[in-house]
Amino acid sequence: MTFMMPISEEASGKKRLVVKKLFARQQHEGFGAVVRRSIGRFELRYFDPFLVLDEFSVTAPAGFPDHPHRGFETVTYMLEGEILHEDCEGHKGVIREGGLQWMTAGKGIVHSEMPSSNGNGTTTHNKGLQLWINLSSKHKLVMPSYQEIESKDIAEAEKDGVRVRIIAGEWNGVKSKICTRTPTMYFDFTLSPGSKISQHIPLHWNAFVYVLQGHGHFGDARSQHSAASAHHMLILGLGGDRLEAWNGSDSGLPLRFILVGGEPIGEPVVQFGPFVMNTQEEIDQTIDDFENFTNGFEKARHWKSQAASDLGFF
Ligand code: FJE
Ligand code: FE
Repeated sequence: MTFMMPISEEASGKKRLVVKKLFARQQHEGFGAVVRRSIGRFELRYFDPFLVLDEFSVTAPAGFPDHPHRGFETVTYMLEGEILHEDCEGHKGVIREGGLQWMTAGKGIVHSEMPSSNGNGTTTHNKGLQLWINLSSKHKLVMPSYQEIESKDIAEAEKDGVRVRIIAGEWNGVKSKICTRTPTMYFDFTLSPGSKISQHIPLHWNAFVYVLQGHGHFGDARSQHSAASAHHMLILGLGGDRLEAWNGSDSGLPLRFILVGGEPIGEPVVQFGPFVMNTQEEIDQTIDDFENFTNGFEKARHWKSQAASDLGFF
């Protein structure tokens, strides 16, 4: 007779623990913009496949005027206010509060990302998250493309005091529309006081939590766990296939954080600012292409963004 193991919590896999915790201090980037950089700073140069995570805040006339990218993707998720983007191919739009732009820079894009003027003279704070995801060598020079989703069209689910906005991946059978070239999961969780999650993460993926609001505990409720509040980056160790997180606060406040995971690419990374390639030769070629408007940068020769022009940048 065979004895059937019940499918219990214990049998469903090992929990991931927090192996590194960083507080993201403010620094200046772009033109007068303030970012809290967690991935991409000295202590956490690269967390394969993630190159940068910035929690940014811009108020006009500050912003990120005309600049290039090659070899990776930028994912901009607005938390408050809005950002106007324009590129040298004529693609233009506004990323509004709660909305998302998943940009595959691929072989090259030159664009500006600026607060959109609201026309009534009121100063608005525009805040969001920008994540840079590396592309594997076979995707680095793909044609640039965009996936844009307005807030109302972002998949959401709710269960037992847990609300989740599904930016990339699938949760409880609800799927995001986003196609990821580098396999990625990206969830925005809000946990009401007393609620918890036990979220599956593929065993070999790198994953992190970045806390936006409130106070939470991450790890194993019965042994080792880390407490964290806003602006903390938690790097999760390997060797487990799920994350346990809970809002144990007696303050009565919700806990909001993003959980992001990605399949490591495992290739050499040579980065020069907004260009991310595999070798120094490819970086030299990229600088050459950018300076000479070749191999994807052709349209940048006679282009200046409207937003940066209006603000007198040129
Ligand atoms: C960039 C400096 C920069 N984080 N978060 C150098 F600031 C940037 C850049 C951004 C950026 C843009 C937004 Cl909308 C949000 C950001 C850095 O544009 F690309 C380089 N190379
Ligand atoms: Fe950019």
